[in-house]
Amino acid sequence: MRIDILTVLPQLLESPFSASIMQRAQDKGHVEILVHNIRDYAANKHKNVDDYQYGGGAGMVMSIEPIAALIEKLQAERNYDAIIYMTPDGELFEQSACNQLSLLENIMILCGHYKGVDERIREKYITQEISIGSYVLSGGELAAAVVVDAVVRLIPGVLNDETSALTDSFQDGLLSPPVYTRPPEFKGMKVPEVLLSGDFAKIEVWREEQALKRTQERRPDLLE
Ligand code: 6GU
Repeated sequence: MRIDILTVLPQLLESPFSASIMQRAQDKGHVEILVHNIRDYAANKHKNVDDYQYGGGAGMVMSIEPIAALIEKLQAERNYDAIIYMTPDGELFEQSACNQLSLLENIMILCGHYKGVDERIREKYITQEISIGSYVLSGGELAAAVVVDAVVRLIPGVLNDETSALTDSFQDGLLSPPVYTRPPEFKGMKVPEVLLSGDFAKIEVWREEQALKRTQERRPDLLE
């Protein structure tokens, strides 16, 4: 998979992909993540990437030309299966969308900033708009990092058995059961007996019960 991220703040996207599973996925060649600075495509001498909004009002709007120049440069090099715009008014990001995106070859992600991009960018180039939740971030960069992380870990070969996506919360429609490690007792708090029993059939039943109980308590909406 190849992921191109378009942003006015490339610094924000340096560390999220430089550690652990995301770094290893790139080292092993499962994904190529390229961060592009929109400002490099500003033609005007001040390298402006935003402008006042028509109709007045507080807040700047991201200009069409630098973004269009960058998108079209990339499109001339390869076909994109999805051109995503990160915006709080996008579709709420869920596991089902992660799964779909993980099957694609080339993805472009545009990070919104200020008051957002000129609407004509959305109309002409964007195929999908994503929000990661009902709150407002200063920009789309951290949201893009969330999407990339959630998608890349689903690419076959990225996770090993130990970190398998199959046991994730949400993947089977349920939250994960509680987990424990040593010591068997901490300040009087004991690890559930069944987990020490060595009876793996019983342990599996217990985990399923716990997953269901946790989902009923915390996310009953997932069971509807
Ligand atoms: Cl994608 N962008 C911004 N700026 N805020 C958000 C968001 C995206 N998703 C939730 N809040």
